[in-house]
Amino acid sequence: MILVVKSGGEAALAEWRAHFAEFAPGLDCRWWDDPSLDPAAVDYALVWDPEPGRLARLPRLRAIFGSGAGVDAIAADPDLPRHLPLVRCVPPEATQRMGEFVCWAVLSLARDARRMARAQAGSAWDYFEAPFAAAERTVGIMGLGAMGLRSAAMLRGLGIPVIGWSRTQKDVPGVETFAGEGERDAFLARAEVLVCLLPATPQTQGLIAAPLLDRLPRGAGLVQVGRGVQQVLPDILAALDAGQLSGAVLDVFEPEPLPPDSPAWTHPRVTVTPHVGSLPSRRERARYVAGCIARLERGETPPNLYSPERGY
Ligand code: NDP
Ligand code: OXD
Repeated sequence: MILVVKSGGEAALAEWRAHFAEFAPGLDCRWWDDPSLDPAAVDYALVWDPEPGRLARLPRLRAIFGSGAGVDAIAADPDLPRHLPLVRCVPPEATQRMGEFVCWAVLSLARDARRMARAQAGSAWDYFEAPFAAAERTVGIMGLGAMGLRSAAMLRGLGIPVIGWSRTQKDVPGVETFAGEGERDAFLARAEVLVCLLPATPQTQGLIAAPLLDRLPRGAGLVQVGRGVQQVLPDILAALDAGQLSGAVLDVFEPEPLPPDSPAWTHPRVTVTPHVGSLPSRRERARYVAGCIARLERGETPPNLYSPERGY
């Protein structure tokens, strides 16, 4: 069986091979652009952003694995073989790391870690008192999927009140939930820190813009860990300058890498992180993909399937 890989660059292949040798001995793990590879011999693909049309040219392909939880860069391919399972990569380590990132970001905003970093860069002893404890502000999570639910549970573990918003109604113990367009404004009005964990879809494109930001309580915090196409960066910076937002942690951008001349880099109230919100280890991703392949080989359905109908 052959698994072709396009994730992390060719330099990462040796590491993928070593992990797959441990979890799926017998699986031949090959680089995406390997000139000696016969396309007709490929069974599975593990990819982040395949060139459009390439997957359709693998006639024996049986399933596609995203190397991340969001598979928008794969689903964007107009020639994607939509009859094949497209499996999102959601090992337990991915949701754990995202939950840790979200907790870190929420705590950073509560303590104004950006202000402390600025002071340290200037060797300044800038003593100040945080005006509230993190547990005094309600965090609103947009997107109650694998990432949002784990983040909610971990925030709750810190004693932080959490509300959530999703497309369909959810019942999450300890979390007040809102669903659909009709309940969005009521959700936003309560979100003192807004965390975006939505997939990139036509419905979420450009969502984090002035009309939405204006619905938040004044001085809200923003943690954006969804996708860059969901935000209008000038609107976020304007909301920060106007005091509508008090701080933002932005992990995703359009385009990535964030260009060196972006005003986000130097804005005093923005923390930029380079799309590392979750980033599980290759070992755990290989373990997860190997487990999914074993299920497929037994004729079972793997978890976390992308739905072309929903678009995520
Ligand atoms: P899931 O598919 O498990 O969950 C998506 C959630 O978003 C669901 O609750 C869904 O609602 C909700 N949703 C989708 N569309 C809408 C909409 N139009 N209105 C309201 N709610 C909506 O995805 P994951 O939790 O695994 O991942 C979410 C996203 O996080 C990824 O697609 C990716 O963009 C981003 N991500 C970013 C990472 C990073 O490092 N920055 C790492 C991993 C993921 P419902 O429950 O009703 O279906
Ligand atoms: C993902 C990501 O989708 O890292 O997993 O963005």
